[in-house]
Amino acid sequence: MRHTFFCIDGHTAGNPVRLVAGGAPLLKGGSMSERRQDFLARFDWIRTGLCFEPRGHDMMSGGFLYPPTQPENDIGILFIETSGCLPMCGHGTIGIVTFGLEHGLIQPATPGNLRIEVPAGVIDIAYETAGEKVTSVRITNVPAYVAARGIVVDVEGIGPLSIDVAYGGNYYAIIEPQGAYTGLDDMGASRLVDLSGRIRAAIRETFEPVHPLDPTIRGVSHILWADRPKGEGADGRNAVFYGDKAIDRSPCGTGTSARLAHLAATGRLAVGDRFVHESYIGSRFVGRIEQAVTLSDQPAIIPSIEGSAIATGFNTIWIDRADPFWAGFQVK
Ligand code: PYC
Repeated sequence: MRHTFFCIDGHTAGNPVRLVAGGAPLLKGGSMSERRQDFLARFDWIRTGLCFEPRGHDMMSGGFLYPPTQPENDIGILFIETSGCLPMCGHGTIGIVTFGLEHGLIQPATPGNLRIEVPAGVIDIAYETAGEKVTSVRITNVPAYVAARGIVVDVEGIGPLSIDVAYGGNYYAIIEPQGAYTGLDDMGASRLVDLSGRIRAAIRETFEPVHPLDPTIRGVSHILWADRPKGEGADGRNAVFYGDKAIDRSPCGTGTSARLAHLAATGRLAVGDRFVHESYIGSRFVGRIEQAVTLSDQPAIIPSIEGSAIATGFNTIWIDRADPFWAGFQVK
């Protein structure tokens, strides 16, 4: 049996985005969080088939558009990625919104603005256009907060590190320069991947953050290596590890959100401050702390992230059960 998926492929600040415009399964659930659970239980082969080799690669990510569950919202997004279905993905949202608007798949009730349901909550979008092109997408994200400070992890190859954990739509272990971590230029991508996997495993043994409003969102999934800025006009740089072997080529939207919460909680940024964040490859998002709020009883912020995306082509992908690798594979 052959399943056909009509995709728009592209990238946001260098990281891949595959918008699956045709072929989405019908999902059960009264919210995108419930639909995410239903997708993981019944259709995860679609994610692995489209994200893993031979149809994808270690960095592959993307998503599907769904009708919203609430009439005041424009659309729902379900994210897919090599590691699973993220509660929220910033670079993915920027790409999906850009390709969806440019190809008429998203029809905003108010041109220039969208309200989007994602598994982590509802996000607001403000976008700009030039002719047929979407030139900028700003996401006002779900509340971001710091979940833990000063967790000491000691893995072979780098020694003890003091790590803070912050949420920006996913839970991030944030590592600032200290001890044997002197900055990204001294690391290299393959060393970052090797160390990040072992650091994540060590953190997971000692600490499991759980979202105060949605217990299906739990656990440290990403490692954010923070660094000083490199290019002119930037305020910081990072490399985000996700999945099993990926370093985000974009500055990472949910990672930037978590970092903004972290910088606010440690007194280094305040409401209204802007923060230009560089990625491992030098691409940029502009972050801003929009508001101080509380999430349950925790101090939190509402971050925004702005960036842009480029579509690179249409891609009609078959997943054929006669293919021995129909559900995809990963090389560990
Ligand atoms: O932009 O939020 C993001 C993201 C998560 C994983 C990779 N990118």
